[in-house]
Amino acid sequence: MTNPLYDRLFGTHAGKETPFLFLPDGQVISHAGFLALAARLAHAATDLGLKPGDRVAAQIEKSPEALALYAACAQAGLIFLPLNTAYTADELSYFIENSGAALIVCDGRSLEMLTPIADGLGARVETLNADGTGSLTARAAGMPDTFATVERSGDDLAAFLYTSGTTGRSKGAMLTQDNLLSNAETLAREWRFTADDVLLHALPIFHTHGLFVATNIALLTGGGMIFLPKFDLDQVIAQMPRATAMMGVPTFYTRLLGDARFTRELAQHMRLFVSGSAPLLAETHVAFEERTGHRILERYGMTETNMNTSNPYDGDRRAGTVGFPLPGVELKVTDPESGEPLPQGEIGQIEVRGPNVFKGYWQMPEKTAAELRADGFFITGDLGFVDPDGYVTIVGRGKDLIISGGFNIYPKELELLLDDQPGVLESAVIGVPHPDFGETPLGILVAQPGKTPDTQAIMAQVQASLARFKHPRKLIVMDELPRNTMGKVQKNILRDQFKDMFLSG
Ligand code: MCA
Ligand code: AMP
Repeated sequence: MTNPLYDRLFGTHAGKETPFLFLPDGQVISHAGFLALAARLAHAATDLGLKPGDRVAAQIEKSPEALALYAACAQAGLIFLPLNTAYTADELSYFIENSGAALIVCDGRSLEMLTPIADGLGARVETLNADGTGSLTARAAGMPDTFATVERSGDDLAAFLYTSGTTGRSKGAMLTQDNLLSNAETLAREWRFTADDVLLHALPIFHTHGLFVATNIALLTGGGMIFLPKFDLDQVIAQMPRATAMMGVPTFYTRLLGDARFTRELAQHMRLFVSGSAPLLAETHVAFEERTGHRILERYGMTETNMNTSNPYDGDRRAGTVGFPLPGVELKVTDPESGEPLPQGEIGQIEVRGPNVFKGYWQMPEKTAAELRADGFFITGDLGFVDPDGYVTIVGRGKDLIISGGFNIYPKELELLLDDQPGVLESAVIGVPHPDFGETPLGILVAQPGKTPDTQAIMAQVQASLARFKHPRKLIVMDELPRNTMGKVQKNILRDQFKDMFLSG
């Protein structure tokens, strides 16, 4: 029997009482204890009638049990579909319907909201709360501690992660076992992870960064993780002396630098700080080194590809760059119009190919074909160049995307909602610099002739429909939107006009 993902990440730790999860309350969960938890959950899921290939949609708080559900899915051949805990009922119903999830696992607080959605779609609902209680764990409680691992091949799907689109609805990126494993193996090697590492884990586990990059590396190499429910500055500072490595979005590092308790001594025994998911300002890189003596290692990836490039572990970690293509990953810079490779040094769209690149978007062949070329190159939508030393720099995005604190916000989704509001003729949503989140959305409305949009009521509607992190920080009414001769809204002009809006001083 083989199941590469389960065997390599989880099965290899069978019977080992080595520490895996260090929890903030002092509890330690061993590898063996974690595997037993996962096995019980795998039994609970299969007892509910789930079959290999079925999707398990999970909107649950970060906990050891939530992570064990990922392991359970791998072991039972189920496709794990983690969902941002901030999503509203509207957002969730789309993901559940689109994925055809057979089982929804949610927090007890969301049960009432999700039950009608699940009933309408013929899916089951079970609960799993932040403290590990819930109907799913209750079902799992009496189950055996071992589970016969379901046979899978590296090409079988392991996870769906939804990623928004510049137009229309989110797309389910289909990730295979090999996509996840190959990237974890490469990163563990490149970043020198071993069983002696203790990773300070403060990222959410519903995205690539916290779930795959961080967790898969720790599992693959057998080290431990200080598993915090979220990024809490006090806890991160309190736990750092026990850790050897941390991974975070740039907001983690600017928040640490904003706290006087974060000193050279506190970070002294740390081996590695990794940043990604959004651009790390060169000034943060420099300030971090001045404070701690450590150079943050910046890398670049996407939901569809896992990680593509990384600054070197040994060698010059260059501020403002995302380093070199990872071993096994081909990267080229092409002309967005023709798709032809550009001469070295020129700015163009970044395309990548390798074992890390996903299989396509779930049931969206035309969207897959538009972004994933027949020769295997994936068009990332990021713009960048490669310098003469081979370092990749991302200079911007071809796609209309705002990244706030590492979470993606697609302006189109907000604009469609704003355009529908009473008194609104049209709208434009732009990302403007924000000191904490890097970028934040600003909504610009144009009124229908003779009308005055009620911005408070509109904000309330946005709040009811979309996750908190997507809410525009402010709504502004303008007479008209700047347009080019083709009639296209010139967002660059708006971005420039409002660039200092949330920057103090
Ligand atoms: C929380 N809020 C946010 C964000 N997070 N608003 C905008 N952007 C955000 N990222 C809301 C909260 O709900 C809260 O609402 C208010 O903003 C302030 O909350 P605060 O306490 O400051 O936030 P927090 O809970 O401390 O969270 C900030 C955070 C968190 C720690 C930066 O967002 C985070 O952990 N981000 C990491 C995201 C991530 O993992 N991205 C990886 C994607 P209210 O005021 O109403 O209470 S994977 C990826 O991108 C690719 C593959 C890659 O390369 O890694
Ligand atoms: P996601 O769709 O959540 O996977 O987000 C992927 C996007 O995040 C990429 O296409 C980039 O635009 C951005 N991103 C990730 N890492 C970096 C980085 N180190 N620097 C700049 N942008 C990044």
